[in-house]
Amino acid sequence: MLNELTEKIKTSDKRSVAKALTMVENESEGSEDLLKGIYKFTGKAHRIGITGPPGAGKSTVTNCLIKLLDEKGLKTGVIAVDPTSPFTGGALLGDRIRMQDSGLLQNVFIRSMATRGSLGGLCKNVTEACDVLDAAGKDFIIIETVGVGQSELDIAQTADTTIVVLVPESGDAVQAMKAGLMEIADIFVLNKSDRDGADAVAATIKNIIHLKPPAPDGWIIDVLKTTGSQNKGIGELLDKIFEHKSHLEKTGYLKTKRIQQLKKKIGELLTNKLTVNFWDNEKRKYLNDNLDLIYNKKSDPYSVVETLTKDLLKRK
Ligand SMILES: Nc1nc2c(ncn2[C@@H]2O[C@H](COP(=O)(O)OP(=O)(O)OP(=O)(O)O)[C@@H](O)[C@H]2O)c(=O)[nH]1
Ligand SMILES: [Mg+2]
Repeated sequence: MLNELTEKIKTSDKRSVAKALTMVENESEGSEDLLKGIYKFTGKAHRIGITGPPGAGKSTVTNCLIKLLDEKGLKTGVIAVDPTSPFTGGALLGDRIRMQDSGLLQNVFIRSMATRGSLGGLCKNVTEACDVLDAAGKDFIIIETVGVGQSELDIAQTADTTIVVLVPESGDAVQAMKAGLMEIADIFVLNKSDRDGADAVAATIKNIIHLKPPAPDGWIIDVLKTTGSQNKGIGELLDKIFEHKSHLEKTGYLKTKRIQQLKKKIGELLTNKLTVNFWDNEKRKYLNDNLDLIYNKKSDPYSVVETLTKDLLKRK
């Protein structure tokens, strides 16, 4: 049955892709075997992370990009990570409607994923969802996520090209620096360039970029101005994305980047597996029995962990 599903995913059958995405998101039975099965068919899609402050125009720009890619005959998948922040909650419905406009196009597949309340972090299994879209033959996968805390750092762990969307509002560039967005951007987009002060903010961001040490692969970060709501500047942005893609391929840095991502992913898988399989009733009881003792300084966290992991370490 899983083989059949894998075959159907490879033909880009929308219902099968949707089914697989649900399985992966819910970690339902068989999802790990499915991921194993499709893994060898992944790696062809270029993954673009789009992040930035709430309301900067990430969905609007994504929408424009999807249409342009579609016009070029390229297949796109989109994972929109729902923002958890109550300030942006209202934008969700709008997102879906705008995105649906593109979702009607033949070659586009769009999926929203919930962050499940995890604090800022990119929701679990986004990488795996990208793998499904990748195996389904998408040329580009766009992952949209609000960059307010940790998530933008996570997106850089998944994406090949990371785009940070900012707006001309005062202090935006400074905020972005604080949030660590400056560290991860391959391309800056100054959206809402129809607004006052766009040129000044673009210049500020450029100045900040110049202060950074050069990227290890020699890529030069650029700041592009867009007006997503009027579909302006999107062609230039897509050209820049293509340029970054071929830069990564030519320099061999794509492989370096992906190997780093794999290392991190395997570390996470291992931690999950060890944690899930580690706790049994006996160990839970031992921990609970010791909490008071630790609190009262009759024992300490280190000794308790040492005892808990004694069997584990002995097997080494
Ligand atoms: N003036 C102006 N408004 C824009 C532009 N691009 C987007 N907007 C508007 O800005 C608002 C937010 O746009 P979205 O695309 O939903 O922004 P977002 O970053 O996806 O928002 P969240 O996902 O909620 O963080 C919408 O009302 C858009 O119409 C632009 O270039 N200029
Ligand atoms: Mg959005």
